[in-house]
Order: sequence, then C-alpha cells, then structure tokens
Amino acid sequence: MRILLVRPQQPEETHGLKLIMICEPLELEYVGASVPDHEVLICDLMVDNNLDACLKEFNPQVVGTSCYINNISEALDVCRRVKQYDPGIRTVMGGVHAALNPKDFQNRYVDFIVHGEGMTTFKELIECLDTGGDLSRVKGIGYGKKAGFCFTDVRPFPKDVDQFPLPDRKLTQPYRKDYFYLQWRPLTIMRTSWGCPYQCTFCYNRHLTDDKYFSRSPESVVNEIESIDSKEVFIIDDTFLFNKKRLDTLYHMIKERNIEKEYLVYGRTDFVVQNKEILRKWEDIGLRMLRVGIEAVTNEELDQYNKRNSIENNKKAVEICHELGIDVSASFILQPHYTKEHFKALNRYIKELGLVYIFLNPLTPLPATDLYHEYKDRLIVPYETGHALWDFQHCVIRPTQMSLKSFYRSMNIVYLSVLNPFRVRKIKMRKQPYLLPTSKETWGLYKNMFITMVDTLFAYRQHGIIENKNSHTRIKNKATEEVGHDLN
Ligand code: B12
Ligand code: SF4
Repeated sequence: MRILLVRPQQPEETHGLKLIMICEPLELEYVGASVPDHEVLICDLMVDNNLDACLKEFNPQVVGTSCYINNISEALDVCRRVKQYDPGIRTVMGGVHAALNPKDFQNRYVDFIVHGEGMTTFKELIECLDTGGDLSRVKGIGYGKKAGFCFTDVRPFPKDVDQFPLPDRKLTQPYRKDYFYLQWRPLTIMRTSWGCPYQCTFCYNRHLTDDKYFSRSPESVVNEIESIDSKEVFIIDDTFLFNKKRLDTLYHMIKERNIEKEYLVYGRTDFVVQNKEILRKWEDIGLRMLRVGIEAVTNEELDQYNKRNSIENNKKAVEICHELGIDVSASFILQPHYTKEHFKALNRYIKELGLVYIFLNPLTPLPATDLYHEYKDRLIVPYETGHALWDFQHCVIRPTQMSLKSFYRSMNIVYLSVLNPFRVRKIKMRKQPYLLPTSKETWGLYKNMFITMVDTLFAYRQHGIIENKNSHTRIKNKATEEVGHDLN
C-alpha cells in the first residue's frame, strides 16, 4: 500500500515554538519503519506546507497523522483536506494525545484512531486493510464512525522494546537540515527507553506506559547512535539518567567505539547527586546539556507534585553539573496562586543557581493526568476548543491572586531578567546562548521572545478565547465547525 504520514503544522497561537525548536517527527519515522513491506512517504508540514503536492504526486491509499494536544485542530484539518481530495483515502490518527485520549478524535474525517503504543497496531491495521481482514481483531484502534466509533481492547505496552524497529530517518531526509533545538543544529533525536517509574501528579508521560519503564539493550542503542549523521543528539527519553549500570555500559561501549557526539538528555536531579561519577564519565563522551524538572522553589510544592525529590538535591545537582561542565536547562511550574512575591523568589532562586536556560510553565493539567480531574472545573481555556493554547506557555487555569496580564508580566520579567545579556555573558557555559540577533537562528529566538512577550503582556489571544469573541474564535471554529469536531 502507499502510505503517507503527515506531521501537521503548529498553530499560530502556540507560542512561536517553531522559531526556537523543530525536531524531526520521530514518531512518524518509527511508524513508517513498522510497515517495511509498504511504500511510505513523510510530509512534514511544520517545515514545508506541501500536503497538496504530496497527495497529488504520491497518490496515497492511507494517510496517517499525529499530533500533540496543541495541534489537534491542525491534525484534524489534515484529515479534512485528505478526504476533500479523495474520500476513498483511509485516514488514521495517532500520537501521544490520541494514545490516552482517543475519543477526542471522533470526527467525520477520521477513519481510524490508534490508541496506546502505535507501531504494532499500525502494522496490524495496515495488514488488515490490505487483506480485507477483521478490524475487530486489531487491538488498540477506534473505527466505524457511522454508528459511532467503537474501540477495540487496549494493546498492552510490549515488555521487550528491542523488538521495535529502528526509526527510518531516510523518510525525513528532505527536511533534515531544518531540524534544530535552540542552538543545537543539525540535530537528531532518538529514544533509548520508554516510560518513567516515578509518579509526579502533573506528568503525562508516565501514563503512556502505565508508570512502567522499559529500556533498549545497550548494544541496540549504541548501534543507533553510530548510525546517526549529526554530531548533536537529543536523547528524548523521559528519564535517560535512570539505570546506573546501563549508563556505565553505554559509556564504555561509546568510548570503545570512538563515537564522538554531543548529547542533550533528560534526567532527575536526585540521580545526579547520587551518581556524580557517571555524570563525569558521560561528560567525557559528550554530555553537554541536562534538562531537569526543578519545578519549584520549596519542598512543600515538590511534595504536592509527588516529585519525590528536594530543593537540596536540585541545588546540589546544578552545582555538580556546572562543576563538570554540563549545562543545565531547567523547567519550573508556575502555580495559579502565585503572587508577585512568588515570582520574585523564583527569580532570585534561578539566579542563585546560576541558570540561564529556563522554561517557565504555567501549571497545565493535561487530560489523562492526575491533575486534570482536580482542575477541570477551573479551566479558562477548555482544551476542546482552545488546543493551541495548551502549549505550557499560556495559563489555562485562571490565576487566583493576580490578573492574567500581571501574571504574564511577572513571568516575562523573570525571563528578561534571567536572559539579560549582561548577566548571561558573565556565566560560563558549554553552549552560550546567542546574545545578539546576528543570524537566521538567533533572529528566530529574538522574534519568539518578542511575540511571546507582546502576546502575553496584553493576553490578547487568550482574551479572545476566554470571552469567545473577535478573530480568535478562529481556534474554536477550526476545531468544531470547520472540521466537524464531534467531541463526546
Ligand atoms: C521530544 C519532545 C518534544 C520535542 C519535539 C519532538 C518531535 N518529535 O517533534 C520538542 C522539545 C520540540 C517538544 C515540544 C513540544 N512538546 Co513535547 N515532548 C517530547 C517528548 C519528550 C518525546 C516525544 C517523542 O518524540 N516521542 C517519540 C515517539 C517515537 O513516541 P510517540 O510520540 O509516543 O509516538 C508513538 C505513538 O504515539 C504512536 N504514534 C505517534 N504518531 C502516530 C501516527 C500514526 C498514524 C500512528 C498509527 C501511531 C502514531 O506510535 C509512536 C511509536 O510508538 C514527549 C514526552 C513523551 N513521553 O512522549 C513530550 C510531549 C509529547 N510534548 C508535549 C508538549 C505539550 C509539547 C509542546 C506543545 C509544549 C512544550 N513546550 O513542551 C511543544 C509542541 C511542539 C510540537 N511538536 O508540536 C506533551 C504532549 C501532551 C499531549 N497530551 O499532547 C508531552 C507528552 C510532554 C508533556 N509535557 O507532557 N516536545
Ligand atoms: S520524573 Fe519526570 S518523567 Fe518521571 S513522572 Fe516525574 S515528571 Fe514524569
């Protein structure tokens, strides 16, 4: 069969992320690799708006698409455009949001929804469509919309993740030069494990594997690293720094094979504190940046999130990384009850830790997380109609102690004060952020900051949505009327 896999665009309301990071659609490279006996093409609309040309030239029989919460409308719109082009093409919807919230995609332009892990399911679904098999036997799908979608049983996550194929990066070859993450470019992303055994209340990732952790064998991981062309590699595991022994084995294998790369990974600060030697070894083979969830400035808040970590560990881990020459990129959660004093304390704390790369995320209770039920009645941006603003940059819960605008203003003051070029140039880093908009990439960063600030200072997009008026009802229309979004 001819299978076209489409990554939808970023909505314009999602804060200019595409100006500062566009990574390869690894999910589609994996899904494509799972059907080796078929002809597959990837069309990446985040990089090139060429859907019509792909449909015309490739003439697919099946179109699969995928999205995160913020571009649900765009993914549904891909299905609408496909059906308008040729109603006979089967449309398949997958991705992390569909994995746990499949019912959100019950829509007249969608034929199949894949929930749970997607590769095995997609392979079976394609075989079934190709041979006219019995769809009710394919685990992990929703189908048959005339009388309402019916969903087959959830497919358990496979224990042996080495059985997964390697992602087919040839499929994204035409777009590769456009993939980057901040100043990491050219960049390849890869996954060496699935899931996380911790149980933070705000976390979506852990539910994807039911709080379990599955890792690939070191041999298969190192083989993949060796096959990667770019020097810079972003390991997107939810917690790459987890199993000390495995990391040590990987270290020795990478060293023995003389693989020279620079790595960016996610990890927890308690691991760093307890395993300084492993971090030292990994710095030696190229670990340049660690992304950590510091989340809060008090232990009470960390306990509320069930983070099972402490501010003492957070501080110590940042010190260790700085001592070893590893940059730290940290994310923080901004709670709706924050006051100006909280923001000031946060600003002081970030500076005390000597951090530069920060992400300030207003608390976002993603559907399917523990927090969603707690906050679902307090949402000012219902996710069914305002997907684009569920980007971890907008407040989807109304601040209780400040107006929305002053909340955003305080958030921007922290960003501006931390990223102040006079401060940044004094801090020693492996990869210094660009200070002046002198190239295409740095200009993107500045543009992103400017757009984000102007937007949030006036909260204009958000007000359009909250009050459901003016041009910003576009988001709502797009999701509900234009593409006929039939939410349950
Ligand atoms: C790396 C990453 C990024 C990268 C981009 C990666 C990329 N490929 O574009 C960066 C850092 C740029 C990023 C940005 C954002 N991200 Co992000 N990101 C991740 C992370 C850590 C890994 C995603 C990944 O590449 N997985 C690897 C692939 C192989 O796995 P997969 O996506 O699960 O795909 C499998 C199945 O879903 C299924 N499948 C997927 N697509 C399809 C399609 C078909 C047809 C089929 C049949 C099956 C199928 O099969 C795949 C293979 O098993 C996840 C966390 C996580 N655990 O998923 C968060 C995550 C996906 N991000 C999230 C969010 C919200 C964002 C942002 C909106 C906001 C932000 N500031 O983080 C932006 C939006 C950018 C965008 N692309 O639109 C949320 C999404 C929540 C949700 N319910 O949708 C997650 C879960 C993290 C979280 N905060 O909870 N992200
Ligand atoms: S440690 Fe990170 S990935 Fe694991 S549950 Fe907590 S937030 Fe999620």
